Amino acid sequence: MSSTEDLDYPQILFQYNNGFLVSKVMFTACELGVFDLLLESEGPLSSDAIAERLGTSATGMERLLDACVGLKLLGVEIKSEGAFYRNTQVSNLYLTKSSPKSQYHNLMYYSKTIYLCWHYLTDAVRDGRNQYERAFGVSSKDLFEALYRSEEEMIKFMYGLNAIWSICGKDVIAAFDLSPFTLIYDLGGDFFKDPIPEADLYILARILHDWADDKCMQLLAKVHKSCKPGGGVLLVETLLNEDKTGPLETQLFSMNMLVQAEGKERTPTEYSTLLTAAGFREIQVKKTGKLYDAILGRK
Ligand code: ASE
Repeated sequence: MSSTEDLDYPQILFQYNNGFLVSKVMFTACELGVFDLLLESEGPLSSDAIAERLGTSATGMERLLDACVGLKLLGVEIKSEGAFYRNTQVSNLYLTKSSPKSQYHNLMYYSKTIYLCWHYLTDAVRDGRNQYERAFGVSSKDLFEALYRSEEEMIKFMYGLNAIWSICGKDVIAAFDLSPFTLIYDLGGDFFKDPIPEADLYILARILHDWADDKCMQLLAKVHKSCKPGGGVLLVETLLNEDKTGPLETQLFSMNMLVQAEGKERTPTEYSTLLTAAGFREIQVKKTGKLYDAILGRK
Protein backbone atom coordinates (compact mmCIF):
# COMPACT_ATOMS: atom_id res chain seq x y z
CA MET A 1 0.00 0.00 0.00
CA SER A 2 1.44 3.41 -0.93
CA SER A 3 1.32 6.39 1.38
CA THR A 4 -1.06 8.29 -0.94
CA GLU A 5 -3.61 5.51 -0.55
CA ASP A 6 -3.15 5.76 3.22
CA LEU A 7 -3.88 9.48 3.18
CA ASP A 8 -6.82 9.15 0.80
CA TYR A 9 -8.50 6.55 3.00
CA PRO A 10 -7.10 6.51 6.53
CA GLN A 11 -8.15 2.97 7.45
CA ILE A 12 -5.96 2.97 10.53
CA LEU A 13 -7.92 5.92 11.95
CA PHE A 14 -11.25 4.19 11.38
CA GLN A 15 -9.87 1.12 13.13
CA TYR A 16 -8.68 3.09 16.14
CA ASN A 17 -11.91 5.08 16.22
CA ASN A 18 -13.87 1.85 16.58
CA GLY A 19 -11.50 0.19 19.04
CA PHE A 20 -13.77 0.59 22.06
CA LEU A 21 -16.79 -0.66 20.11
CA VAL A 22 -14.89 -3.91 19.57
CA SER A 23 -14.09 -4.16 23.28
CA LYS A 24 -17.69 -3.54 24.27
CA VAL A 25 -19.09 -6.19 21.92
CA MET A 26 -16.78 -8.80 23.47
CA PHE A 27 -17.53 -7.66 27.04
CA THR A 28 -21.29 -7.74 26.42
CA ALA A 29 -21.34 -11.21 24.85
CA CYS A 30 -19.25 -12.43 27.77
CA GLU A 31 -21.40 -10.71 30.41
CA LEU A 32 -24.65 -12.07 28.94
CA GLY A 33 -23.25 -15.62 28.95
CA VAL A 34 -23.30 -16.23 25.19
CA PHE A 35 -20.06 -18.25 25.26
CA ASP A 36 -21.12 -20.26 28.32
CA LEU A 37 -24.43 -21.21 26.71
CA LEU A 38 -22.74 -22.26 23.45
CA LEU A 39 -20.20 -24.34 25.39
CA GLU A 40 -22.96 -26.21 27.23
CA SER A 41 -25.31 -26.64 24.24
CA GLU A 42 -25.09 -29.88 22.29
CA GLY A 43 -24.63 -28.18 18.92
CA PRO A 44 -24.86 -24.76 17.24
CA LEU A 45 -27.83 -22.57 18.28
CA SER A 46 -30.03 -20.10 16.43
CA SER A 47 -30.10 -16.45 17.46
CA ASP A 48 -33.73 -16.78 18.65
CA ALA A 49 -32.86 -19.78 20.84
CA ILE A 50 -29.89 -17.90 22.38
CA ALA A 51 -32.01 -14.77 22.94
CA GLU A 52 -34.73 -16.81 24.66
CA ARG A 53 -32.34 -18.76 26.87
CA LEU A 54 -30.46 -15.60 27.93
CA GLY A 55 -33.58 -13.43 28.29
CA THR A 56 -32.64 -10.77 25.75
CA SER A 57 -34.38 -9.17 22.77
CA ALA A 58 -34.17 -11.16 19.54
CA THR A 59 -33.09 -8.13 17.54
CA GLY A 60 -30.31 -7.16 19.96
CA MET A 61 -28.98 -10.69 20.24
CA GLU A 62 -28.89 -11.26 16.48
CA ARG A 63 -26.76 -8.17 15.98
CA LEU A 64 -24.49 -9.03 18.89
CA LEU A 65 -23.92 -12.55 17.53
CA ASP A 66 -23.22 -11.30 14.01
CA ALA A 67 -20.70 -8.78 15.37
CA CYS A 68 -19.03 -11.62 17.29
CA VAL A 69 -18.79 -13.56 14.03
CA GLY A 70 -17.11 -10.52 12.46
CA LEU A 71 -14.65 -10.49 15.37
CA LYS A 72 -14.00 -14.24 14.93
CA LEU A 73 -15.27 -14.90 18.46
CA LEU A 74 -18.12 -17.01 17.03
CA GLY A 75 -18.57 -19.17 13.96
CA VAL A 76 -21.79 -19.32 11.97
CA GLU A 77 -23.37 -21.91 9.72
CA ILE A 78 -26.16 -20.80 7.38
CA LYS A 79 -28.79 -23.51 6.95
CA SER A 80 -32.17 -23.37 5.18
CA GLU A 81 -33.78 -22.79 8.64
CA GLY A 82 -31.45 -19.83 9.27
CA ALA A 83 -28.13 -19.03 10.97
CA PHE A 84 -26.63 -21.26 13.68
CA TYR A 85 -23.85 -19.99 15.94
CA ARG A 86 -21.04 -21.81 17.70
CA ASN A 87 -17.98 -20.87 19.76
CA THR A 88 -14.53 -20.67 18.23
CA GLN A 89 -11.63 -22.45 19.98
CA VAL A 90 -10.41 -19.18 21.48
CA SER A 91 -13.88 -18.43 22.90
CA ASN A 92 -14.20 -21.90 24.39
CA LEU A 93 -10.79 -21.64 26.03
CA TYR A 94 -10.81 -18.04 27.26
CA LEU A 95 -14.30 -16.51 27.19
CA THR A 96 -16.29 -19.17 29.05
CA LYS A 97 -16.59 -18.83 32.83
CA SER A 98 -15.77 -22.47 33.57
CA SER A 99 -12.51 -22.75 31.62
CA PRO A 100 -9.31 -22.97 33.73
CA LYS A 101 -7.89 -20.19 31.55
CA SER A 102 -11.07 -18.09 31.63
CA GLN A 103 -10.56 -14.35 31.08
CA TYR A 104 -14.14 -13.66 32.18
CA HIS A 105 -13.15 -11.78 35.36
CA ASN A 106 -10.47 -9.80 33.54
CA LEU A 107 -12.97 -8.73 30.88
CA MET A 108 -15.57 -7.81 33.50
CA TYR A 109 -12.98 -5.70 35.35
CA TYR A 110 -12.22 -3.87 32.09
CA SER A 111 -15.92 -3.44 31.30
CA LYS A 112 -17.06 -2.30 34.74
CA THR A 113 -14.09 -0.44 36.17
CA ILE A 114 -11.35 0.40 33.65
CA TYR A 115 -13.86 1.52 31.02
CA LEU A 116 -15.37 4.05 33.45
CA CYS A 117 -11.94 5.38 34.46
CA TRP A 118 -10.97 5.82 30.82
CA HIS A 119 -13.98 8.07 30.30
CA TYR A 120 -11.81 10.61 32.15
CA LEU A 121 -8.57 10.02 30.26
CA THR A 122 -8.44 13.64 29.08
CA ASP A 123 -8.78 14.82 32.69
CA ALA A 124 -6.10 12.34 33.77
CA VAL A 125 -3.65 13.77 31.23
CA ARG A 126 -4.55 17.33 32.28
CA ASP A 127 -4.27 16.59 36.03
CA GLY A 128 -1.48 14.01 35.89
CA ARG A 129 -3.29 11.73 38.34
CA ASN A 130 -5.88 8.99 38.69
CA GLN A 131 -9.58 9.63 38.25
CA TYR A 132 -11.30 7.74 41.08
CA GLU A 133 -12.90 10.92 42.35
CA ARG A 134 -14.54 11.76 39.02
CA ALA A 135 -15.39 8.14 38.07
CA PHE A 136 -16.54 6.77 41.42
CA GLY A 137 -16.73 9.69 43.86
CA VAL A 138 -13.80 8.29 45.88
CA SER A 139 -11.86 11.26 47.22
CA SER A 140 -9.27 9.18 49.10
CA LYS A 141 -5.61 10.10 48.83
CA ASP A 142 -4.65 6.45 49.47
CA LEU A 143 -4.42 4.34 46.31
CA PHE A 144 -5.32 1.17 48.21
CA GLU A 145 -8.49 2.81 49.50
CA ALA A 146 -9.42 3.91 45.98
CA LEU A 147 -8.56 0.65 44.20
CA TYR A 148 -10.19 -1.46 46.94
CA ARG A 149 -13.03 0.97 47.63
CA SER A 150 -15.34 -1.92 48.54
CA GLU A 151 -14.76 -5.57 49.30
CA GLU A 152 -16.68 -6.44 46.13
CA GLU A 153 -14.43 -4.16 44.05
CA MET A 154 -11.28 -5.64 45.58
CA ILE A 155 -12.44 -9.16 44.79
CA LYS A 156 -13.30 -8.21 41.18
CA PHE A 157 -9.81 -6.72 40.81
CA MET A 158 -8.08 -9.77 42.31
CA TYR A 159 -10.07 -12.18 40.15
CA GLY A 160 -9.22 -10.04 37.10
CA LEU A 161 -5.47 -10.08 37.81
CA ASN A 162 -5.66 -13.81 38.53
CA ALA A 163 -7.23 -14.47 35.13
CA ILE A 164 -4.28 -12.78 33.37
CA TRP A 165 -1.88 -14.70 35.62
CA SER A 166 -3.46 -18.02 34.55
CA ILE A 167 -2.13 -17.32 31.04
CA CYS A 168 1.05 -15.33 31.71
CA GLY A 169 2.33 -16.79 35.00
CA LYS A 170 4.27 -19.76 33.71
CA ASP A 171 6.51 -17.83 31.28
CA VAL A 172 7.53 -15.37 33.96
CA ILE A 173 8.34 -18.07 36.50
CA ALA A 174 10.36 -19.99 33.86
CA ALA A 175 12.43 -16.90 32.94
CA PHE A 176 15.03 -17.55 35.65
CA ASP A 177 16.28 -20.55 37.59
CA LEU A 178 14.66 -19.90 40.95
CA SER A 179 15.72 -23.23 42.49
CA PRO A 180 18.49 -21.65 44.68
CA PHE A 181 15.79 -19.71 46.54
CA THR A 182 14.10 -21.85 49.17
CA LEU A 183 11.97 -19.35 51.08
CA ILE A 184 9.92 -17.20 48.69
CA TYR A 185 7.68 -14.30 49.70
CA ASP A 186 5.11 -12.94 47.23
CA LEU A 187 4.37 -9.32 48.18
CA GLY A 188 0.73 -8.34 48.52
CA GLY A 189 -1.57 -6.43 50.85
CA ASP A 190 -0.39 -3.12 52.33
CA PHE A 191 3.38 -3.69 52.08
CA PHE A 192 4.10 -0.03 52.96
CA LYS A 193 2.60 -0.46 56.44
CA ASP A 194 3.01 -4.20 57.12
CA PRO A 195 6.38 -5.65 58.17
CA ILE A 196 8.11 -7.71 55.45
CA PRO A 197 9.37 -11.07 56.76
CA GLU A 198 12.87 -12.44 56.08
CA ALA A 199 13.08 -14.53 52.88
CA ASP A 200 15.46 -15.66 50.09
CA LEU A 201 13.39 -14.32 47.23
CA TYR A 202 10.77 -11.59 47.09
CA ILE A 203 8.33 -11.56 44.19
CA LEU A 204 6.92 -8.13 43.31
CA ALA A 205 4.44 -8.92 40.56
CA ARG A 206 2.68 -5.87 39.07
CA ILE A 207 3.51 -3.90 42.21
CA LEU A 208 6.08 -1.27 41.19
CA HIS A 209 4.09 -0.14 38.14
CA ASP A 210 1.38 1.13 40.51
CA TRP A 211 3.74 3.55 42.25
CA ALA A 212 5.84 6.66 41.55
CA ASP A 213 9.63 6.38 41.83
CA ASP A 214 9.83 7.62 45.45
CA LYS A 215 7.36 4.98 46.69
CA CYS A 216 9.15 2.28 44.66
CA MET A 217 12.44 3.29 46.28
CA GLN A 218 10.88 3.19 49.74
CA LEU A 219 9.46 -0.30 49.11
CA LEU A 220 12.60 -1.75 47.51
CA ALA A 221 14.75 -0.43 50.38
CA LYS A 222 12.40 -2.15 52.83
CA VAL A 223 12.61 -5.40 50.85
CA HIS A 224 16.41 -5.14 50.66
CA LYS A 225 16.62 -4.75 54.44
CA SER A 226 14.58 -7.94 55.06
CA CYS A 227 16.28 -9.94 52.30
CA LYS A 228 18.77 -12.64 53.35
CA PRO A 229 22.34 -12.15 52.02
CA GLY A 230 22.58 -13.91 48.63
CA GLY A 231 18.82 -13.59 48.27
CA GLY A 232 17.05 -11.67 45.58
CA VAL A 233 14.05 -9.83 44.26
CA LEU A 234 12.02 -10.83 41.20
CA LEU A 235 10.06 -8.06 39.48
CA VAL A 236 7.22 -9.12 37.20
CA GLU A 237 6.19 -6.25 34.96
CA THR A 238 5.46 -5.44 31.34
CA LEU A 239 8.57 -3.70 29.95
CA LEU A 240 8.69 -0.67 27.67
CA ASN A 241 11.36 -0.50 24.97
CA GLU A 242 14.33 1.59 26.09
CA ASP A 243 13.29 4.38 23.68
CA LYS A 244 9.61 3.98 24.75
CA THR A 245 8.50 3.42 21.13
CA GLY A 246 6.56 0.34 22.18
CA PRO A 247 5.21 -2.25 22.69
CA LEU A 248 1.80 -0.64 22.16
CA GLU A 249 0.13 -2.82 24.80
CA THR A 250 2.65 -1.61 27.38
CA GLN A 251 2.17 2.02 26.34
CA LEU A 252 -1.59 1.59 26.81
CA PHE A 253 -1.09 -0.07 30.21
CA SER A 254 1.06 2.89 31.20
CA MET A 255 -1.85 5.19 30.35
CA ASN A 256 -4.02 2.94 32.50
CA MET A 257 -1.63 3.42 35.40
CA LEU A 258 -2.20 7.16 34.93
CA VAL A 259 -6.02 6.88 35.18
CA GLN A 260 -6.11 4.06 37.77
CA ALA A 261 -2.99 4.23 39.91
CA GLU A 262 0.02 6.41 40.83
CA GLY A 263 2.68 4.76 38.69
CA LYS A 264 3.68 4.00 35.13
CA GLU A 265 5.19 1.20 33.06
CA ARG A 266 8.97 1.43 32.86
CA THR A 267 11.98 0.46 30.70
CA PRO A 268 14.57 -2.15 31.79
CA THR A 269 16.98 0.70 32.59
CA GLU A 270 14.41 2.46 34.76
CA TYR A 271 13.81 -0.72 36.80
CA SER A 272 17.56 -1.40 37.03
CA THR A 273 18.14 2.13 38.33
CA LEU A 274 15.51 1.65 41.05
CA LEU A 275 16.95 -1.74 42.05
CA THR A 276 20.53 -0.48 42.11
CA ALA A 277 19.59 2.54 44.22
CA ALA A 278 17.98 0.17 46.73
CA GLY A 279 21.21 -1.84 46.99
CA PHE A 280 20.49 -4.76 44.65
CA ARG A 281 23.14 -5.87 42.14
CA GLU A 282 23.71 -8.39 39.30
CA ILE A 283 20.48 -7.24 37.71
CA GLN A 284 19.23 -9.49 34.91
CA VAL A 285 16.35 -8.66 32.54
CA LYS A 286 14.42 -11.35 30.66
CA LYS A 287 11.90 -10.39 28.01
CA THR A 288 9.44 -13.26 27.66
CA GLY A 289 7.89 -12.14 24.36
CA LYS A 290 4.51 -12.29 26.12
CA LEU A 291 2.74 -9.64 28.14
CA TYR A 292 4.80 -9.85 31.35
CA ASP A 293 8.60 -9.84 31.63
CA ALA A 294 10.93 -10.60 34.53
CA ILE A 295 13.80 -8.76 36.24
CA LEU A 296 15.99 -10.39 38.86
CA GLY A 297 18.25 -8.56 41.31
CA ARG A 298 20.53 -10.00 44.02
CA LYS A 299 21.49 -8.81 47.47
C1 ASE B 1 -2.56 -2.95 38.66
C2 ASE B 1 -2.83 -3.76 37.57
C3 ASE B 1 -3.94 -3.47 36.81
C4 ASE B 1 -3.38 -1.88 39.02
C5 ASE B 1 -4.50 -1.58 38.28
C6 ASE B 1 -4.79 -2.38 37.17
C7 ASE B 1 -4.49 -4.06 35.65
C8 ASE B 1 -5.64 -3.35 35.36
N1 ASE B 1 -5.80 -2.35 36.28
O1 ASE B 1 -1.47 -3.23 39.40
C9 ASE B 1 -3.98 -5.21 34.87
C10 ASE B 1 -3.22 -4.75 33.68
N2 ASE B 1 -4.09 -4.10 32.73
C11 ASE B 1 -3.97 -2.79 32.45
C12 ASE B 1 -4.94 -2.22 31.47
O2 ASE B 1 -3.16 -2.09 32.97
